[in-house]
Amino acid sequence: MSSELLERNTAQASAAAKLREKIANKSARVGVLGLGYVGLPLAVEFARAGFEVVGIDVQQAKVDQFNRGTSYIKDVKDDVFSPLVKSGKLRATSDFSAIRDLDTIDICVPTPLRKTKDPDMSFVVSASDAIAEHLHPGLLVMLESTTYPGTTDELVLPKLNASGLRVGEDFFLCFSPERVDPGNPKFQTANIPKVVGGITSTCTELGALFYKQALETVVPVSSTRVAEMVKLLENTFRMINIGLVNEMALLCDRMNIDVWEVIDAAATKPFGFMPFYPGPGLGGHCIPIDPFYLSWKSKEAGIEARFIELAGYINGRMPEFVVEKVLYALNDATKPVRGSHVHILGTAYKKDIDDVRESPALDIIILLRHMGANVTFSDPYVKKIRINDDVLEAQEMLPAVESADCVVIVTDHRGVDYKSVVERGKLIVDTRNALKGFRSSKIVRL
Ligand code: SAJ
Repeated sequence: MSSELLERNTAQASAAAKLREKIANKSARVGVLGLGYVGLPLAVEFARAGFEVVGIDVQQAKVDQFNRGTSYIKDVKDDVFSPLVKSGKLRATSDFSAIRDLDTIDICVPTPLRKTKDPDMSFVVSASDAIAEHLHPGLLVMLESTTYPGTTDELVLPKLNASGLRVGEDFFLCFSPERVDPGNPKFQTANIPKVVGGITSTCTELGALFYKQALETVVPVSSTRVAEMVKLLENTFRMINIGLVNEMALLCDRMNIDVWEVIDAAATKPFGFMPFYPGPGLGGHCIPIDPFYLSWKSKEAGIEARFIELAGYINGRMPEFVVEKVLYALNDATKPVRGSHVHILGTAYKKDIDDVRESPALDIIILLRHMGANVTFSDPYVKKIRINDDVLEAQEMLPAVESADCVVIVTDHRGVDYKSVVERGKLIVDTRNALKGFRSSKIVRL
């Protein structure tokens, strides 16, 4: 072997060896780029594990609040967060040159969809550009944002390679899907198994060693593409099964069968079945979005992901189906939608959270207002919502339920006084089977 090659091999081996040692003895300086509902809990877990952690975010307000030791993410409690900041284990900055002094960096930035349902990779691109600018030998880079298979090797890697440094030798690159489920009482960042796949086997090994320092279970896979596809399979599985059960709801409605009773009875099967439930549509920042990253990429690969498109169509039609239910229910009470007061119970995209992103409640309100209804809402977690250029303030629940011509339960938050809703409401469209235990001719179910 030439002396130059020997020298390079030694240097490369030492880059991996040095990083391995720093990770194992927790002297590695850890960075997290993007301090949202994924990045903040991740930064906290590595600080709790004993690492010095630097959070990086473009929003100075977030950085300032972070450095005051007050958490803005519900799942991160101040009594855990604040001591870590005070001890200096955890700090934040908006200065990307901090990357120069880091040994590892996790990219936890958003990957939304454009209006055209194409992936919006702008946040991943700017994060990758920033890392490329400050890339140095020995850095371990991990992308966590949910994205299409090929992002890490086709989009991120070339930007880092442009530095002249070599992946798997001078620096290391992995994909590790975030699996954060905000508000989940049982599964949080530390105890959710962590899949990780690298561009090379050394990358995978270093990525797995890194996550093992702070997380309970690590699942190494053979490549970044496998790791990217794992997350998309998980969430596409959910989206398609929700689409299936929404179609079942449409079929049962037409055949006058109680779909909720059908699902509950099917769920008694102790194997080979997993219940999903019909609803007013698909909300949130994961399930309605992630599968379209896959269908977009499969089109590029020349194959149609028809299940995803079909499920997307059915789930997208549910708000209209709910409004049809309201229309027929008011009609049966000889009331036109136009001029009727319709009160929406629950606007968050799922129960017991305050997040209204992609919430079907917004679509339902837009449709009802378009038909001339006077729409109000109440939600124990949501104080106001924006509908186009309007801001709607939450109303006090029971007076609104009492005065409304029709109440629509869109989000089945726990802790709501549904008994009083049934007693005081004139007409109730229940899209979540929240009134499961109640029998009344004024209740209309999906
Ligand atoms: N939904 C239904 N019927 C169902 C289940 C959900 O209509 O049977 C609706 C919900 O109301 C909501 C949307 O689908 O509008 C998405 O609900 P979700 O329970 O999937 O909640 P998300 O969007 O918060 O999904 C997250 C995901 N977590 C990650 O991506 C890391 C998902 O993988 C989790 O399985 C899910 O939380 C969870 O189980 O809570």
